[in-house]
Amino acid sequence: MTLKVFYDLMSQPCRALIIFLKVNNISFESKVVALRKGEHLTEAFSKINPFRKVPVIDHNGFVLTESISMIRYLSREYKILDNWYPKDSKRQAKVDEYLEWQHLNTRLFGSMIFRERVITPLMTQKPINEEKIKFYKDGFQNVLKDIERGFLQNKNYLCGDTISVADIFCACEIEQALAVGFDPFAEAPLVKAWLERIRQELDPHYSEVHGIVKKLASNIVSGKL
Ligand SMILES: N[C@@H](CCC(=O)N[C@@H](CS)C(=O)NCC(=O)O)C(=O)O
Repeated sequence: MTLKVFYDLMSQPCRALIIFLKVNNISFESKVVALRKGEHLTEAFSKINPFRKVPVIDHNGFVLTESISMIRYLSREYKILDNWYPKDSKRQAKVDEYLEWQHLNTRLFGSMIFRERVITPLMTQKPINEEKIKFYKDGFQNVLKDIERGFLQNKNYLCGDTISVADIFCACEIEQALAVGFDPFAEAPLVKAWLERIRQELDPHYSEVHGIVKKLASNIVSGKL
């Protein structure tokens, strides 16, 4: 069985998927799709994913888009450590609770800060829209407060007493907002401590996949972008 993974490490769900594969020792064939070069917009890639987005997996001819469905599928198809996506119905439901919640919260606001700060100005050659960025930054700070209230509370992890895919996905989204030089932790100290814990637990894979994002962050901070 071959597993091909189409991805770009600039993408949060791609990084989460790659970390998930690496922590579970699942081998795969890398198919890098460089978003900055528009490789996802080609005719050839449209045949693989008509939505023209990454990540995509091709498991011996079975093609799947949507990172969360990939995690669920791979958890059924491969032997993975139970903590990542538990088989127990209630523990799994708690992980799913975050994975469903994140779409209109962590992911929406984190990715829009990034889009407005980096992608839109590059694509349109127009100045950065500070008003829009402020809207998404405020929203993101509320999201982090909600994560503290609704998920972290007094726990070390988002969805129980062990690390799970929810922690991976959440950390990757937060890194995207940090990459544009935004420090959202003033009113979210629990998230700040949690993120440090998750980074350490997922290393060396975490640092490896985030290398490109850190490089981008340093370009932004030094005014090159
Ligand atoms: N819900 C999808 C989101 C996929 C997605 O938005 N991918 C972005 C990168 S993070 C992409 O490929 N964007 C290219 C574009 O929109 O042109 C998932 O979780 O897999």
